[in-house]
Formats: sequence, C-alpha cells, structure tokens
Amino acid sequence: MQVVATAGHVDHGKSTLVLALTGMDPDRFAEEKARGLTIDLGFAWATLDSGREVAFIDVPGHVRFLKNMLAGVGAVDACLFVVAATEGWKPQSEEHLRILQLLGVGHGLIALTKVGLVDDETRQLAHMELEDEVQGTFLEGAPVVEVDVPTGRGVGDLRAALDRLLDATPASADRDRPRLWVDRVFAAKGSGTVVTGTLAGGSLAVDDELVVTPSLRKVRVRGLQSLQRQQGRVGPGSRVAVNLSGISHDELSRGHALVRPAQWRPTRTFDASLQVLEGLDHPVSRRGAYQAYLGSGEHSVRLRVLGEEAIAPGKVGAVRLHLPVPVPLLPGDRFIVRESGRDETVGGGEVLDVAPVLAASKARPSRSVDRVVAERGWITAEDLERLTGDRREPNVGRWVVAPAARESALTELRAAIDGAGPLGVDRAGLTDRQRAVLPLLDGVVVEGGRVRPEAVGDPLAGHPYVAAVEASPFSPPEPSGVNRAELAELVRRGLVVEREGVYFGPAAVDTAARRLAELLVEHPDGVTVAQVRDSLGTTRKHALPLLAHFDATGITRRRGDFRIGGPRLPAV
Ligand SMILES: Nc1nc2c(ncn2[C@@H]2O[C@H](COP(=O)(O)OP(=O)(O)O)[C@@H](O)[C@H]2O)c(=O)[nH]1
Ligand SMILES: [Mg+2]
Repeated sequence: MQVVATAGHVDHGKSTLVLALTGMDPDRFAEEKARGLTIDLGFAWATLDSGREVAFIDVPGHVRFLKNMLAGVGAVDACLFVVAATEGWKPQSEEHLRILQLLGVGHGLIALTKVGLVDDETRQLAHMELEDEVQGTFLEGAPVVEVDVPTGRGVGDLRAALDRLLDATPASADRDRPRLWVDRVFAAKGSGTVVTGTLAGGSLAVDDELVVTPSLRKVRVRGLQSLQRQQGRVGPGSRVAVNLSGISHDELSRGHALVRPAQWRPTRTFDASLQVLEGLDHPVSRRGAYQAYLGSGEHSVRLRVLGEEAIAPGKVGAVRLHLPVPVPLLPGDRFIVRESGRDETVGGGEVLDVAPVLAASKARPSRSVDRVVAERGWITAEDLERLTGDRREPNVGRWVVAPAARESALTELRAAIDGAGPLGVDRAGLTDRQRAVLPLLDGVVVEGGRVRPEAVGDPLAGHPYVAAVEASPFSPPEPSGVNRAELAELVRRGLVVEREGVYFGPAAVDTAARRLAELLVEHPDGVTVAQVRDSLGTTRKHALPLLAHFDATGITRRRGDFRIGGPRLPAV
C-alpha cells in the first residue's frame, strides 16, 4: 500500500476528488458535511486498475485548519495536488506546496479541477500559471490532469495517472525501526483503545511490546487493521489502526508516537537545519513564539539560531529547538516551523542531532555519524544506533570510539600501568573502558589478575624478602621496608605464608609440621607451646603464629594448653 495526501486551497475540490476516486466521503463529521468544509483529516482508500492499493489522507485547505493538514502529511509517499481552474493559484496552494517541499515529499501529480466551469482560455491560463508556480519544486514537470467531477470528465485519467505516479514512487523504506505517529484516537466498542496513523520505518505485529511517547507508557498490540481488514503484521507505508492494551484512550492523542522501547531515545532538545521561506518578510531569530510540526504533532518550541543571530528569508541556517515533551526523532526527520503570533509558516528543516552534547555556542550540527562519535568520544553501538539510526560495528569492546578518544585512553592506561611500579595495576580496579582498551595495548602482560609492563619482567622472581625468610626458617625477619603491594602479591602467590603478622616460607611451614608430627609420636597426649618452641629452636613470638596456622589448617587441634594431631597432620 502507498499513502497519498491531498493538498491545495480550500474549496478547490480535494474532498470531492477523493470521494470520486474511492467512493468514500472523507469528510467524516456532521459539521464538515453541513458546512461543506473539511476541518480535520479524512481517510479513504481504493484499489487502482493495476490492483495497487492506495490510501488517501484528505487534508483541510482552510488556513485555520493548517495544523490538521500538517498532522496528515508527515509520513506520506506522494501528494495529489489540487488546483481549481476557476480560481487558479491561491494562498494555501502556495503554502501547502511550500510545506510539502520542506517536508521532502518528492512525488506528486496535479489535478486541475472544475474545468467544466471555465472556458478554454481560462483553462489554458490556469495551466500556464500552474507551470510557473511549481517551477523549481518537486512538482515541476509533474503531470497535470484536467478533471470535472460532476460530469466525470478526467476521473479515469486521474486514476491511471495515480497508478503511474505510484509505480514511480519508491515504497516506504523498511529499516526495522517502526514508528507510528498517531493521528486519531478512539475507544472502539468491545476492543478498547484504538489509534490510527501512517506507519513508517518498519513493521508492526500483533503482540508487539511498544511504548507511547511522550508518556513512555508500555503498551501491547492487541490487534491490527489496515484498510479495515484484520492483519497479523503490517509493513511500512501503510495506513494502520492499532488496538492497544495497557492504556486508555484518554491517555493518547494526536502527535503521540508508538515505537519499540529500546530503539529510540525520545528527546526534548535537537539540532536541525532550518530553511527559511523566501517569501517571509523578516529574518528568523530567537525572538518569536514558534510552533514546530513533527510527525503528527504540534509543539510550542524555543528556537535558538546556531552560529548566527538570525536566518534571512531564503537562507538555510542551523537551529537548536527545545520541545516541551520528549519526542522520538532521528536525523533526517523533517519538520515545519510556524510563528504562532503572525500565524505564518516561516520554514522547515531536517533533524540533524537528536541529543546534542555541545553548547549551542559551539554546536555545528550535521548528519555525520562520525561527528556524533567524535563529540562523545565513547558511545556504545546500541546508543549510537538509537541516536543516528546507523548500525556500526563496535571497535573497542562494545563501544564505538573516536580515534582521538581511543588514543588518549591508551595513553592514560599506559601511564597508569607504568606509574604503578613493578607490580603493575590490579585488573579488577580498572574501569570498563580501560579493560576494553587493554587488549589494544602493546607490551603489557596480564598475570595473576595484574597488568604490568612486559619489559619489567616478574618483579617477584628472586625477591629478597623471600630469600631472607628462607634463610631463617623458624625465626623469619619482619617485612619492614618491603613494599605493601609486593608483600600482598608474595602472599597471594604462596611465596610466603602469613599468620598473625608473621611471615614464613612455605618450606619452613612444611618442615615444622613434620617435626610436630614426630613430637606427637613421643607425646601422644599432646605438646605445649614451650615444647614446640624448643623443638624448632625458636621463640614464643614465632611458635605462637605457627601453631595458630596449624590449628587453622587442620594440622593440629587445640586442647587447653596442649596441641594434639588434626586431620591433616602429616604421616611420620
Ligand atoms: N463543477 C465542479 N465542481 C466541483 C468540482 N470539484 C469540486 N466541486 C465543488 O466544489 C466545492 C468544494 O469542493 P470540496 O471537495 O469540498 O473542496 P475542498 O475544500 O478542496 O475539499 C463543492 O461544492 C464541490 O461540489 C469539479 O471538478 N467540478
Ligand atoms: Mg475538503
């Protein structure tokens, strides 16, 4: 399916044409029918001669309902531009064309209506005027089909022209990132909350878990309809009605969006380009009360021009916009800006950065993904996709890291390792990012959970304290003057054994255990501290921690003042 919006001045025959093409009256409300005036968006659909399905969004032409027109044209593939031969080009012909142009609608055809009410000369003049007015826009060179609905003249030609137009209009892109801008909300009898919209960017399926912006309420898709048929799944570029569970209809309104929760970063501040309309009689600056039209929504915004003070008519500049609520945007999204006070369209632009990090005075927004990475230095691949829609392979761990940030992280880590002394640094004490760059660092070794420069070699090999402890096995010296980290590492590696602040060599501990076993053969009822002290030829100060170590490791057991053999006493 493809979606086509009507456009053109009020009373030029848009709704009449949609009715003629589809058999459905797009004017839904009694007031619209009574006044013969489209107030809100109308929806209708038809199957063309080729079998192609097309949905129409019929927009109001009256300037008072421009905001409704804007809600309808945000996600369409093409437009049916309507100009009455009786009146020719009028203010909203102009304004609608400017808006469609700014929104990037690239395909359309023109219906010259009411040709039955004018003479040949007027008709010819209307053609010439049209050609003039659309020059330089996406409608330049578009087919112009003459119609007169009451007599049926040209309606068949228009149908055929639509078929050709849609054949040449690319189908809505599927980026597996669905976003549905809500344009209608209602409570359907028996099924609860229903929203409708033009789906873009990806598919929706029954049972999808989604969030609604701006509330970020979680909802589930209970049912889907397209062209009034139930569907299990609907692809991008379709008109769709979504039955939601988890939310009441009065919590939703036009301008809200349905998206997958993990794929978007709804934002209240974004940087964008702004093309100011040529016909505007004043420059655009931060002074003024502006409304931005994003998707199907209308938002009061604060606008700041970046770099310059103001953007002159006909020029493009960069702006930062502040929204009152978070909106799920992506670079490339188009929007329109109107000034509420003067009730005029001032221009439109393209979203460039949905989460600017630089101050407005420094920001130079662009569509470049590298810029987004460079301004942050580090960003996870998932976050980058949320901000840009671009899927990139992470280059450090799970991050995409800018070259400069990668270099400085390597330099900092190198300095930390080199500066930590011969033992290096504890790997567990590194940050996630440091651990991620570690494999990229040359000339370091990771051993026993520590990272040290390769060139240093093992600083504990032949350590003097180990030699000193081994030299006096049962009266080892105190570790005064030994680096604390080195001492802890000697203990961790089992090169010395610590008990109650006294350090023994492991060989001394083994020898002592064997002596104790022999002593216990002579004294099966147990031995005293004094007996152990004398047998090892040491002092009480050293015998006590040694026995505490034996008690703790099951070599001995304490019975009052005596030690008897424990389960791990070595055999004699
Ligand atoms: N004679 C003639 N009248 C038309 C034609 N198209 C629309 N009209 C009449 O023009 C009036 C406005 O049409 P409508 O479709 O409501 O215009 P819209 O505001 O552009 O939607 C209605 O009275 C229509 O009957 C046409 O091709 N020929
Ligand atoms: Mg109408």
